[in-house]
Amino acid sequence: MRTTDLSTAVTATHCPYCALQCGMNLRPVPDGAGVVVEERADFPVNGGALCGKGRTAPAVLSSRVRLTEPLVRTHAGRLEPATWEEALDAVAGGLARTGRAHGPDAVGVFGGGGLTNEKAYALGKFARVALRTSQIDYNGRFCMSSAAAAHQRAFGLDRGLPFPLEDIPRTGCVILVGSNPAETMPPALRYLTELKANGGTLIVIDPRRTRTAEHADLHLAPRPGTDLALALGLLHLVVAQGRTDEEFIAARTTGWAQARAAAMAHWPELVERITGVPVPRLREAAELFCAPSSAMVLTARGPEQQSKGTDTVGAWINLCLATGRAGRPYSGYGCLTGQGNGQGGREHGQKADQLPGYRKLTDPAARAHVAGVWGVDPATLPGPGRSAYELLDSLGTDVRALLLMGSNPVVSAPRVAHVEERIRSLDFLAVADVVLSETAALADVVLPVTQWAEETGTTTNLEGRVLLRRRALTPPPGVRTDLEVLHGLADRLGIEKGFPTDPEEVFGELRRASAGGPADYAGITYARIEAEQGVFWPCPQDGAGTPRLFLDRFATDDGRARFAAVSHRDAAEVPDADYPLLLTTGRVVAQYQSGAQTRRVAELNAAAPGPFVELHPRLAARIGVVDGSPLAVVSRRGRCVAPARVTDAIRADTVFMPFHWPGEGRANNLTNPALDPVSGMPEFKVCAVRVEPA
Ligand SMILES: Nc1nc2c(c(=O)[nH]1)N[C@H]1C(S)=C(S)[C@@H](COP(=O)(O)OP(=O)(O)OC[C@H]3O[C@@H](n4cnc5c(=O)[nH]c(N)nc54)[C@H](O)[C@@H]3O)O[C@H]1N2
Ligand SMILES: Nc1nc2c(c(=O)[nH]1)N[C@H]1C(S)=C(S)[C@@H](COP(=O)(O)OP(=O)(O)OC[C@H]3O[C@@H](n4cnc5c(=O)[nH]c(N)nc54)[C@H](O)[C@@H]3O)O[C@H]1N2
Ligand code: SF4
Ligand SMILES: [Mo]
Repeated sequence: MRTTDLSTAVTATHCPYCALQCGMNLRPVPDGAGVVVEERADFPVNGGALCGKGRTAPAVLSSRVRLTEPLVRTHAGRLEPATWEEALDAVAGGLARTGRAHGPDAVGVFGGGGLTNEKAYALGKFARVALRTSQIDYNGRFCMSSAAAAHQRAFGLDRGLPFPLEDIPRTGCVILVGSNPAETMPPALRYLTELKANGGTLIVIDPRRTRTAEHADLHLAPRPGTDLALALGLLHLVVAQGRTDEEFIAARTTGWAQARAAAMAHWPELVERITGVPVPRLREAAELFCAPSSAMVLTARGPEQQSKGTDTVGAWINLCLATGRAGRPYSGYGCLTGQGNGQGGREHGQKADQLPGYRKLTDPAARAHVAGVWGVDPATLPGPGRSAYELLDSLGTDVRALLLMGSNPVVSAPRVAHVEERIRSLDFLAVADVVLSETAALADVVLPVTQWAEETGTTTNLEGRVLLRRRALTPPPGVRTDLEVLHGLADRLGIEKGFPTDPEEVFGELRRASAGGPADYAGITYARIEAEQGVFWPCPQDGAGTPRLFLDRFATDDGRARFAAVSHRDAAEVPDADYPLLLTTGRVVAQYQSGAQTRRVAELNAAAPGPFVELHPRLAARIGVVDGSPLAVVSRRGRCVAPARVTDAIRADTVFMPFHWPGEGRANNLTNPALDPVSGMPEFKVCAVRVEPA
């Protein structure tokens, strides 16, 4: 343990929100009134720049907006303050009772990609060792799971970006697919403007002309849900124009013949009909991508949050492989991960099918290794469980008690009215959170936990760079860390050892559990992270980190990347006479996710006070609404009302809503839980709706 005087020392740390994990300094305010954020110029990823969320993050540390004591629901149905002993007894009792009555798989765990590596690791271990349940998954399933699955399939390994962000300005062309960093990672925009300053070109593919698209040399605005056809159409053109890299294909890939045949069935005119993108624009994109000697494709949630997200990402990877733009310097495919620890959160065992180190729960050797570190018989480890939506959908029937840590599904899950009803039908719900989120408000027990600046732990940013957040501030007396919560619960469930509360001790165990696995953290220590401005995994014991992957070989058994033989298919729901429009959903710069944290910050609320519906002026005129007037959006699953925002920056057949708010503007009332068959990702980015004045 390091001892620092927290009342005076400036602490170098990272933002609590998105996957960029911007570096920042926290300076204590005299008289113990918290901390202020200051620029931390030495951290290379953001070079001192922060967005408004990062700058205002300390506001959520205030006792005025956060939870400071445990709450237990009384017989009268109210949440009332309780002691930690009472609250932990109630949670352990509630989970154990359900397990005894209905079997271990009747107890579920739902985690979050914002949790540190230490917490995600401890939560997965808690589910498998203390609860013996297979029923654990997390909100990352809603985030980058399709890209992760496509990565695994093509490269044998899933690290969002196989190269550091600093490589982006050095490539010749970037195709940015369904990603809006101007709003979702503002300090990262500089990598794209530097690219252009260096003479590179930027293509943005988004049904909306976003603030990011404003920077593009070419903006393609496809119909939502048609990116798979678009990628295949570009590959078709590349083949037709003889721009493939046959030497690379022969030396470093497998499966080209089938993938090529599938792409050749997507001729440009057909792709124009499916996507709405004119053939000349497709040709222009293919030309811009092929002209320089290096190029990248980067995707985010636009093409991924679809019921065919895995195949769609596979098609974009095909384009990179066919042109030799993968596994080479300044070229490749990457996914921009979303949450603060979206990358690390999927590597250490809170995902339904995974063990630490990105090992597979179905692999006997992986089970034996991890069981050895945990000191349990491998036979006692449960098998894979359900994916996040399937888990939420099973609440109250198969899964009857739930421990939730780090997510607010009552706002963020698809078909959310149904999910809320499932959560309300649970026999027992415990929520650990920093604020009384909409989901915590439904709990039987609410456990108030410490926040980013009040505890130490590691996160892994979108580059696969493992970072350290040091405790900068003493938490209020009534809160405990998530690790202390898990320790207290395990203890009450009769597991006395194996759930330490010191993050560095947990990290030491995580290193051993991950050693030799795909996401190998064995050589990473807190001291090394601080000395090297983060360490890129894989980093074996006594080895160096790995900023750039795949330069010599891909992580498949034969070292070759695998093409995916994929064809276009429609979204699960397409427009018809009753629901003639497409809805897509996403984010605005001043709010984060379900808004549980950022809706509690005055400055952010002033900038983004509530939900809205973006629609094109032609559509607005046709239905008779003007900017600002209330608009109802109706899908087969529900209805929303929010003010109209009329803009010609969106396709006329599509409306857009951000999903950050509860209430009548809760966008997920409308969304379709149709799942990608490989990744379990719901179709957040496309469903059929109608709109009418409200
Ligand atoms: N301000 C803010 N920043 C955040 C977050 C936040 O909530 N708020 N969340 C963080 C997290 S967890 C994540 S995952 C990332 C997400 O980061 P992004 O993926 O950049 O965010 P989104 O707004 O969900 O989607 C990006 C774009 O996809 C477009 N899109 C919609 N449908 C389609 C489609 O069918 N095809 C294509 N090509 N594009 C489509 C939308 O118009 C939108 O502009 O942001 C992170 N950063
Ligand atoms: N319609 C639509 N819906 C979407 C999306 C979309 O694009 N469109 N995007 C999806 C995506 S990409 C994501 S990532 C999800 C995210 O949606 P959620 O999972 O709801 O994410 P958050 O709002 O970040 O919820 C995190 C919760 O954990 C709490 N918390 C923060 N830090 C900690 C901690 O250290 N410990 C504990 N115990 N609690 C903590 C916060 O206060 C908050 O209540 O939403 C998905 N939902
Ligand atoms: S871009 Fe992301 S990490 Fe950086 S300050 Fe904003 S929310 Fe925080
Ligand atoms: Mo996300």
